[in-house]
Amino acid sequence: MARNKIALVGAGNIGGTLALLAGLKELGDVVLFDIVEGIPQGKSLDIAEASPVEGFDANMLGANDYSALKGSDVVIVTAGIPRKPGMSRDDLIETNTKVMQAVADGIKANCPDAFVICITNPLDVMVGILQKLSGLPANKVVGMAGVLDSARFRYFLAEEFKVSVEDVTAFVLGGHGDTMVPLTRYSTVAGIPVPDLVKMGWTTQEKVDQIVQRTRDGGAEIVGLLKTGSAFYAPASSAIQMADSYLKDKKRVLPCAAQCSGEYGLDGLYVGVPCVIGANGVERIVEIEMNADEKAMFDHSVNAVKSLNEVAAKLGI
Ligand code: TXD
Repeated sequence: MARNKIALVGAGNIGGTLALLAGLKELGDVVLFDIVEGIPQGKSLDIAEASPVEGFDANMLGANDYSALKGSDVVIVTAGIPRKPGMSRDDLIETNTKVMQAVADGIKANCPDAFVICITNPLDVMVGILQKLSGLPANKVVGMAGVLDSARFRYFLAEEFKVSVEDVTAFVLGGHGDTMVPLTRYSTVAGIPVPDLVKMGWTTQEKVDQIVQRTRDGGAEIVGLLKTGSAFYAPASSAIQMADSYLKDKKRVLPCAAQCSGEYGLDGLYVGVPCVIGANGVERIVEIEMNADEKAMFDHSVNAVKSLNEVAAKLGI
């Protein structure tokens, strides 16, 4: 059986890390694409040279031409510009919208059957534009943000509770950004919901509130430390988990930016919701019940995504 083919559009910090992880996990052969000449070729060769040491077999190809994407099973898109200190994700909208236009054409022409994972910010808007312009079905185009946001939430909770990160589950909904909705009621340690852990004296509500806020600001915290770019290790790990679930038909339940059609009272809008990811892409959107407070936070987040979509719409895309 031929190996899967994974195309990475954007060979920057996340793209390079994605290529390394895809190799280490033997997910398939990798094409690293960028408009900058030399960078995808150099990173691919460097990773290929690590393969005898790490013991993985995967072709690593660097490319500047979209024809290299031909027949890809998965495309992960990070092309665009990242945030610098003081910039919000939304400041990226104009530049990255134009980038999505080129990427959508490249995908449409070369691998219209691929499962496409968009990472480029502002995420919820970019993934919607990519789906629309590529013409791929909505179940085959998703955005990565929720896996990362919930990983941050899980890490902070594991630190607070002094338990393994593996035993902490976390749940986030809504748009990627300051309005994201971490749901503590659905976040657990080995099945015990966080509010019960507060009652059991494992932590205080105040501490949980601080962790929720730190999760919302998780991206900015890294940008503030790095100063020259944004997070890339955890974002790459998160997207690889989504690709893995698709390629192996694992049907993992993962929070992704998916197009809602009726779920959560939304029609045609991309926003972060729990999804089952399997061989058919987004196979199901899981609709949970929210209490009044959670619903208010979710609506606030949805409105933020909608107003950004309006900004993008004014650009004529
Ligand atoms: O949770 C999330 N979704 C995110 C999103 C978490 C972290 C970072 N997130 C966003 O991912 C970030 O705001 C950026 O929009 C993307 C990519 O972040 P990365 O850190 O990898 O940025 P880099 O290192 O600047 O890489 C971007 C690459 C760079 O090599 C450019 O030359 C290339 O994109 N680029 C292009 N490639 C192809 N085609 C076009 N048009 C193009 N323009 C730039």
